[in-house]
Amino acid sequence: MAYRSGGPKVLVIVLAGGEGKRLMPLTADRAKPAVPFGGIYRLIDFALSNVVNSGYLKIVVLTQYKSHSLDRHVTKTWRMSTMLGNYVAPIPAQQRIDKSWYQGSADAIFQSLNTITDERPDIVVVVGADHVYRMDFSQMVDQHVESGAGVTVAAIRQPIGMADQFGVIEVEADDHTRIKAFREKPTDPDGLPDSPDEILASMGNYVFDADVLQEAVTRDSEDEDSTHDMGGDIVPALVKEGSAYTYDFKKNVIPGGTERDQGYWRDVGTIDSYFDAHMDLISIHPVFSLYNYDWPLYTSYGPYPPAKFVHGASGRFGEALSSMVSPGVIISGARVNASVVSPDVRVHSYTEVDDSVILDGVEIGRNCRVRRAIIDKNVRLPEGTTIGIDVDRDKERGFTVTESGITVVGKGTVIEP
Ligand code: ADQ
Repeated sequence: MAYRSGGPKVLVIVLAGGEGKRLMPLTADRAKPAVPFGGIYRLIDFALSNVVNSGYLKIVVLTQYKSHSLDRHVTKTWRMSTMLGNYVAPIPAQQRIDKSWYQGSADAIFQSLNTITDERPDIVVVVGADHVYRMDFSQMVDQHVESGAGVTVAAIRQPIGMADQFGVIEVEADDHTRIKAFREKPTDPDGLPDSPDEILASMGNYVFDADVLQEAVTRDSEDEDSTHDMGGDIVPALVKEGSAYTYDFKKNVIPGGTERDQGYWRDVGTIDSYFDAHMDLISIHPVFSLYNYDWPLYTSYGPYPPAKFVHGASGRFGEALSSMVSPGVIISGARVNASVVSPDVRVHSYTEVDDSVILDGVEIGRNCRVRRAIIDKNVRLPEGTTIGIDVDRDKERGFTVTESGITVVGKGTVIEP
């Protein structure tokens, strides 16, 4: 394909309408891409930072469910100069067709096709908004253009036990980039020939020739049997046509990346994986580094002063060990260990917090014990509260407790003293 000068013109569509049912109660009143992560970020910041760092500055964000906090965050954090035609534009569900919500991610794109026809790009990069990773999409676009593919699907090896959470890719034996078969979330997967305990999973990131995408979602919109899903319908249809290729995420090299965090990608689709990804951040040698300023992760948060650790009624200094503590936090005469603490949190005397994720504005009173827990925004723990110490009691009190024993206290929960 011949491009106008300067290479292909690229438009990025960020799919940010996911409901995130498996992240309940964190998604009770926010879309999954708006879920706070890593103290100061929202999940969508990772996808958007990757897109911007890849050099792509025409970005539309398709939102749908409970999009208020997502919309506010995108507008506040990602407002860009519109000079030179750059933008990050949140697009709420239009209910353009039959006044209905989007049926699925492909329908979201179909109903927003005017964003493509207005911009007239050569290439459309479609990315999910709920993963933690670094990726240079321009390297994937280069491969896409060289291969002559209609669609290129980013892929990473994952344990076979997780196949039912992913689109599973099978490649041609003689050409490891051409996709032979694509099955969305199969329950009877075959392992890879060279590694039977693994499958090749779609990362939910795609590079399309713009006309191929437009045609595919238009055709899909007329198919009554379709679920109108990118992974479930659009990619399998293009695989049948022989125009789908895969991009091996292992090949992606990030400036300033280390051997340790090269290839890091976490789908934080469940409470347990969300919790584990936080624990990845605070390990002594983190497998995912937030300190790579050659590939910065952008975000914004309130006007908070630096974190403070003060002497409290307990006669001890407040301290945090093996933890990340955000601005605006005050730890007074309490001990926080192996935890990630978001802005504006207060932890009072005699309290101990271990292995936990504490979101914005939480207040933990005196003499509390919090262990292996996620406490959502603005929750107040009165004096003497215990969370995560006796999980049966946590369940009795109506908290969510995951299979691996993480207790989640949802937003707006009132805990009796
Ligand atoms: P899932 O993540 O299960 O699998 P989905 O729930 O469609 O698929 O979410 C994909 C992205 O689209 C997310 O960023 C989500 O927020 C967004 N989205 C979902 N519905 C939307 C809608 N109606 N409007 C706008 N945005 C919407 C997908 C692929 C798999 C792949 C995994 C990788 O389908 O093939 O393996 O991602 O995690």
